[in-house]
Amino acid sequence: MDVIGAAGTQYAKDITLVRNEDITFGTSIYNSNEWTAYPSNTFDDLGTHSALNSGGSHQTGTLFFSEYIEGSSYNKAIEIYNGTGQDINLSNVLIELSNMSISIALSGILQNGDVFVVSHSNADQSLLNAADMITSNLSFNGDDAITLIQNGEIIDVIGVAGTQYAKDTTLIRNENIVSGTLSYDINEWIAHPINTLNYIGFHD
Ligand SMILES: [Ca+2]
Ligand SMILES: [Ca+2]
Ligand SMILES: [Ca+2]
Repeated sequence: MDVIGAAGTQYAKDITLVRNEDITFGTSIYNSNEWTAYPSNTFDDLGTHSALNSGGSHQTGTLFFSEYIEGSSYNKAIEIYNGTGQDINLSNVLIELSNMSISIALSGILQNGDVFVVSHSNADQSLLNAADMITSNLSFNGDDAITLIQNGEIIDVIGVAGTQYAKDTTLIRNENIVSGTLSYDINEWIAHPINTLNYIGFHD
């Protein structure tokens, strides 16, 4: 999802272009303002790239699941936390449920430090009130792997498909977690009793 240059235009001959530090997304049209030009045969920066986030420090993590609710009836919700240091456009972010082969496309901008909540459309009113997205497709029941995908890459996973890992429970991600994991690690979560609904909508 990125382009350098325009076909047929002599935009960068005998030159080294280094993408600016504040760039966090590719572009569909080449924008020379996003690049700094260096003389021919400048190789110093090859093999490294530094990126700034809005806070001015280096990015430390990914989006990750911060809460999982699998309660009674349709009390089902998933919370995603953005602690990356920058606002994230969710248009390239999906939640996938393994057992049902369901894919839920997210949308909107998730600000740094905020959470995005997806609730089942028949959930308790408190989960609907906290929801940024409401869908009947959020139909897991404790043995479904739930995967977070950004730009086509898996960035976090809850559970193991076909394993009864979290039925009738609420899972809260530990405070010290800053990134998703590619395989479920139960030690990163604290389990709460069925229908614990009062942690939804924020993450510490
Ligand atoms: Ca299931
Ligand atoms: Ca249940
Ligand atoms: Ca929460």
